[in-house]
Amino acid sequence: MGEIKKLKERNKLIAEEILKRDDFVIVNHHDADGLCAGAIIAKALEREGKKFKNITAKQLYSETIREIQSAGENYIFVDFGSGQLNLLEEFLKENFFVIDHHQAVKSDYEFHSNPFLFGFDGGYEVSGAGMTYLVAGELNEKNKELSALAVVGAVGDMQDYKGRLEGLNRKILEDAEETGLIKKENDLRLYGKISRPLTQFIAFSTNPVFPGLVADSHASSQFITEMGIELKQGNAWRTYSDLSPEEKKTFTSGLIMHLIKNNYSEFRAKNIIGETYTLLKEDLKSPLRDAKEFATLLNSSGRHGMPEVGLKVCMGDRQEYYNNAMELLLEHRRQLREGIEWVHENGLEEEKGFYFFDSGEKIKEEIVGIIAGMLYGSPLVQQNKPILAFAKQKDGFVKVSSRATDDLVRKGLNLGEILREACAELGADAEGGGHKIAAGCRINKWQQKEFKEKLNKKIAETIKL
Ligand SMILES: [Mn+2]
Repeated sequence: MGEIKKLKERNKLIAEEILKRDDFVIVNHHDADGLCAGAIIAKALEREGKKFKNITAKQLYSETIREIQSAGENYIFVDFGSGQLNLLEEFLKENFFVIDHHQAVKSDYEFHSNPFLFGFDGGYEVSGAGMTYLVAGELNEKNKELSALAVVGAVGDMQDYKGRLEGLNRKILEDAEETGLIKKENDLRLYGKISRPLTQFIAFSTNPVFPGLVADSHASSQFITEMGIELKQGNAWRTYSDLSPEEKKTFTSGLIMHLIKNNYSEFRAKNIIGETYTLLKEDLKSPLRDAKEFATLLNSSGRHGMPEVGLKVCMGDRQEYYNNAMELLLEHRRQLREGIEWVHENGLEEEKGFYFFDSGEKIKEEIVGIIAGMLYGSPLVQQNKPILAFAKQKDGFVKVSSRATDDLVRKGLNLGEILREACAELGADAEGGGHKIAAGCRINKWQQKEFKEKLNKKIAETIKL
């Protein structure tokens, strides 16, 4: 159990210091959690009448820090920065704050809030948006109205993978319920309940992937029809939300049975049912009404180079930017579909310590990690090793993304640490880190072989392969 009092003290210290200063550059990560975090602190600064602007970055590489170091007076890094504290101090002295939940490097820097410092697990107990929300709470009580965004951030980072939000996330969820922003329910926890036709709903489910049905519309529609469920109503494709309560039951138990038949443990199979979070103030038909879909929409804008669109939606826009975000969402889904199809066609290699594919330029570096995560459950891989993917970055570096399972983490696997260590050993401009279950880094082209050797060794050692 974490030390909530000490965490609160730290957040208070940061909040008080923020109130003393002005002219802020908010630097946020480009995924759903990062965008929510960026919007939460922006809203909070706006309330205090502070001057601010947002900058979104994919990763906090050393040149990213160099590029932004004259953008303003004070910096607030949200959803990253804990792994780069030493670099940040070097460039920005004391003119920055870090509010993050990724694993941190050793440092005594004062204006740094991170759950791991206080005995909380940033992997599932609180997200970057959640940490930022807690700091915002110390700035002003009224910031309770930002709690829904903190829930969206947590869900976007898949912190509900055990079936529901836990730890500090639970407290934040309670705030969101108390303020009437969110209602929690037990329901099917797959993406696209409102927005995806049933066939796509199954074929392109990412968490979990349905073996034998993944990326296969034909097999998926057959699977649904065999359960006695109509795919269409008149001319319109039906979605999960269009089904009758009876049909929903049939559909859900059909999916669970399918997973069990395909060697999923009963626990994991039943895990597709769990808590869902409905944003009560959003339109009934809007994807923003479901926390998971809201997060996917944000991911699509951030990962496709238009983070300002997602930020504006978080800040409240439901017109121009919202429409824009809907288009990006379609594009994001198309790319995920094509990416997963590409891997199915080209296959993976199995190495001692991991499964591996190199998509070169075929899959965008921004989504290659999501694709890697989608592969668990597909017949291409087993659950016994992490998945590693390479993609070509525009700047010539090789982007490395890695994903593991909850079981592997329980066995002691820590991808964030392994990647950071491997990069440190490779030296010059190989950089990275992240979570135990998901991490990323970049390496130089000529380092690929050496990097893979290092990882094979490190992973095999920790999980005894
Ligand atoms: Mn995060």
